[in-house]
Amino acid sequence: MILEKIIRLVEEAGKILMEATDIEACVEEKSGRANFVTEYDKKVQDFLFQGLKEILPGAVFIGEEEESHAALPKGYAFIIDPIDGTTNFMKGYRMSCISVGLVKGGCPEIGVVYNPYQKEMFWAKKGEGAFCNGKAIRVSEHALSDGLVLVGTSPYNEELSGRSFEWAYELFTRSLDIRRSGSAALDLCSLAAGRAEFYFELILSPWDFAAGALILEEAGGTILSVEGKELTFDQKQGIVAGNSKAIEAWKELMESGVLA
Ligand code: 2AM
Ligand code: CA
Repeated sequence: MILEKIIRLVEEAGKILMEATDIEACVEEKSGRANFVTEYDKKVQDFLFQGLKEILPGAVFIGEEEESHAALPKGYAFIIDPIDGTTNFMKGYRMSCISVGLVKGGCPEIGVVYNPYQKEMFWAKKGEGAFCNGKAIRVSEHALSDGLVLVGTSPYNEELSGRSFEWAYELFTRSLDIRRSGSAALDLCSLAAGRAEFYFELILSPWDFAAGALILEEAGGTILSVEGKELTFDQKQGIVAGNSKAIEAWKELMESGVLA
């Protein structure tokens, strides 16, 4: 089974994160503010590419740490973030994951997200539900007012900071509290596991959300572009995600002009 093979490979890749030493010595800056890559990002990506090639020969690879990215094909493509939450990884903050999405014709079929620090393996297969370490997971039924809001700050795009923090403030005043994890994929899994109710980040790349989007949807949640449209996996976009009550509350805040 492809899913089981991917899970085993991703678990193995998690060891590279856990055994990493002297991380700050191998940090390089990419373009944009607070945008880093380490030798470990590249190492995990190479390890995944090698393994996934054997699992599904013929699939196209789209990985964050490549020089240039292939277009989404009609057939299978793996969309990979070798380390989501790179700044956390660099800092030893222990809140990062490996994210592997498999799409066919641009539609997600499999999503696997592994947090090696918590030893939590999230996965989903289209139409078959979402799981964490083998147990079915489900979004919560709490309203936004009884919810936690996960905030993404899009740190590589300073021009979005003002809007991000205005949203964070408005959502903070209408919920129990906000949280900021630093990993978009783990935020989506937290929603899927019913640990939080709403998440937004005004710009993300497909590898940040390809796997988490399917895990969330299979857990009964919703993920949309910030324009309220269906997600696409071939371009950067802002996203909102949550359970149905929180998504409805967000739509009302947009319509009433509280969020702009
Ligand atoms: P990374 O750690 O793989 O770089 C942090 O805000 C989360 O969003 C992380 O998942 C980070 O991915 C991603 N991210 C932050 N800013 C981004 C940007 N401008 N474009 C794409 N992804 C971004
Ligand atoms: Ca990354």
